[in-house]
Amino acid sequence: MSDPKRLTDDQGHDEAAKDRHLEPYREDADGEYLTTNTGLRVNHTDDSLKAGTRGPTLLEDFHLREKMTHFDHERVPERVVHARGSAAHGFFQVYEPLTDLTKAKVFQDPSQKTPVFVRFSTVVGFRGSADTVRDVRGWATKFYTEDGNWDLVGNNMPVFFIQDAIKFPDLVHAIKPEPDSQTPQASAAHDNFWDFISLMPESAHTIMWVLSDRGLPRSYAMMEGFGVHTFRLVNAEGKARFVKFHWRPVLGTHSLVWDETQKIAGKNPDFNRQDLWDRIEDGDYPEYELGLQVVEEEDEHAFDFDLLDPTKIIPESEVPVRIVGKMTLNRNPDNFFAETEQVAFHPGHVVPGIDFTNDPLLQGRLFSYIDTQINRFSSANFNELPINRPVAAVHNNQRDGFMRQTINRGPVNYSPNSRGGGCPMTAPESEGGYVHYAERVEGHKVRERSDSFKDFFSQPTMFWHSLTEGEQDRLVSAAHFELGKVTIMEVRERMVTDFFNHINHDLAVRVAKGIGVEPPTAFAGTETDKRIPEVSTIKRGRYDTIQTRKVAILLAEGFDHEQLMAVKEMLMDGGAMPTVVAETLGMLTSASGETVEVDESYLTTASVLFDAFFVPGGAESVEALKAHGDALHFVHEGYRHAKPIGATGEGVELLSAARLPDLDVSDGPTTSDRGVVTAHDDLDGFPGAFREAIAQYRHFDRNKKDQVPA
Ligand code: HDD
Repeated sequence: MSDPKRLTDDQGHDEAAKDRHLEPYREDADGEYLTTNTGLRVNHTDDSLKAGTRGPTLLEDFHLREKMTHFDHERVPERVVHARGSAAHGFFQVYEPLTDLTKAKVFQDPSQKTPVFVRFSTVVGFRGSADTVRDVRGWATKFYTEDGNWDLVGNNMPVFFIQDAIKFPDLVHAIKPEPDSQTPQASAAHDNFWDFISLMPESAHTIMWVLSDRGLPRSYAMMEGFGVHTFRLVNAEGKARFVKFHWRPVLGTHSLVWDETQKIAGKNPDFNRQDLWDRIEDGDYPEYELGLQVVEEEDEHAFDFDLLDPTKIIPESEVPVRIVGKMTLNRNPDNFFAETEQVAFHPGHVVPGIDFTNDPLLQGRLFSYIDTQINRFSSANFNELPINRPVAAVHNNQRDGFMRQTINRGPVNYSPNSRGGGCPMTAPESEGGYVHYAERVEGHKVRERSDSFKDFFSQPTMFWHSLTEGEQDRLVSAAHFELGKVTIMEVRERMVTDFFNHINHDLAVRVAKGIGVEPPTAFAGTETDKRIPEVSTIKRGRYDTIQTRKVAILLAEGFDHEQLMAVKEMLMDGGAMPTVVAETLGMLTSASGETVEVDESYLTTASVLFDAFFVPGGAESVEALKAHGDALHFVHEGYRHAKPIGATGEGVELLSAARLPDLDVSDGPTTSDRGVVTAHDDLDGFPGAFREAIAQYRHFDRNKKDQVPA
């Protein structure tokens, strides 16, 4: 019988290949005896071995010593960045063969499902920090391909803060908590970061992305991903083209709002992690389409920026994104440590058909990731860990080291050899041997930045102009928060005059006003008519579905059952997730005698954890809600955060009691463009109108929302 740990080509490379691969490592204790690590059955684990019941513990107690020692060594160093992450298994499938572009096997056969493991992360916070901080999100995908592992280690933003990897330690030192006080946690809002940024104009584009709604994703299933660098695709004829990778969420891109994210960080710091987990457990599998922007080699210099500069995007008006396949995440890890924590990504894990460019940020990363894994695992054998082992067979003469798993047989551990018949032998290109793209390179050895990298502000200016008005308002407010936390006046001033004023004068004046800085004099140096609409989160949203949106239904004793059921049915039909929220857990009885179970109480949940709210009628129920501060707070906060609110029958009176601005309470269903949908008497058409409001996701045009006390 073949050993499943040593997979070979004939064992197949279907969707379940990695799952089969992991199977021998899994362990279930059902019906088993407790043992020591050497397999000895243990008959008592609650007391240590002592000389008398009140006497000293004996050194002889091997069970105590083993249990303690193992516990003392349970942690590995957390990642120096991207420490907090959540991951899932799934598969990728190409829509049509991309043979013309690349020989990578993952892109050849539409019937093949290549297993993947994806880890999403925040960048700055430590392992136990909150999910909903303002930050870039990491998006690392490990494809277990026939040719070996390919890691696409990207982010949810298409640009990066710096142009050269040598600045990475400075960037990370500046953004992490300050080294003396070790504050603030998981936040860029402090002196060091903005001091650094104010002196680093190349960061302008990424800073605009971070300050925008992109820094606050609603869900990992509603977030775009990008490979950031320009890579190369190489086909079987050896023809290379430049490529940028894009991930597009099938549910559209949606974001939270700042006040909400801060509250969620307290109410449920695992918000995005739990959301990812629950989606997969519920069968609402996150799906993403893969897009490629392909540029012919001869067009390398056809743009007004450098393709090797990771602070630039290729506007889609210049190179459209070709959608080529889909990734589905359909299985949660069995064990967080063994999989999510121990997975080791590296942009240098490539396969034939995919190659690098000379982007100096990418080149530096090719060193850093291996080094960091050796630091984390204290061993170069990290690729032997089950989650990292390729499904493709591994044979080489790299041997020994801490925690070596493989038992290499035979006397030969060198190459060339004749004793082993020359094995393992090198593979010709036709047999999958990796051959680096033979790019012609020449130049002087210099420690210099290319002049073609030095336009720092044009794309940030285009970014600013491409946002909707509401997005611009929120970006300015984000800058007020971030720079408002800066205590050094000079840094705030530098950010206004040397940074924002170079992006757009109006932006600089608006930022200045909120942070006590004198508005700068006009500067129009980088103004441009070019627009890049694809950068707007709002324009990337999806507004024709309510799938997986979370809707709180506020109830008390004596609610109107018919009204509840009409809306619940609409929500369930659309794939939304209704949750009954009441003062206490248990059962509630309707005015007509039906009972429903309460899912959450005001103590166990919060308005910020929902996308929309519904209040059905029932005189007694609504009277109780009107007298309940928590119910009113739900409505206020939901309104303030621009979320859809629906009410029927007497439920409308709760909204009146909450004194929502401009409330339009008419008899029939009223779909105000502000997303508050009410129907006092004539309920026909209400579910449809409310559904439409939920599909809109948020209603930012409530211009008096800031008057609501929440
Ligand atoms: Fe990095 C982790 C993404 C620049 C050095 N990076 C890490 C992860 C992601 C990225 C998603 C987490 C992987 C995981 O889930 O385990 N990093 C990026 C992107 C970059 C980037 C998209 C720019 C385009 N990174 C970058 C540079 C360097 C590093 C320039 C250093 C020269 N990154 C690391 C690292 C990490 C890491 C220190 C920490 C943990 C790890 O690698 O495995 O090596």
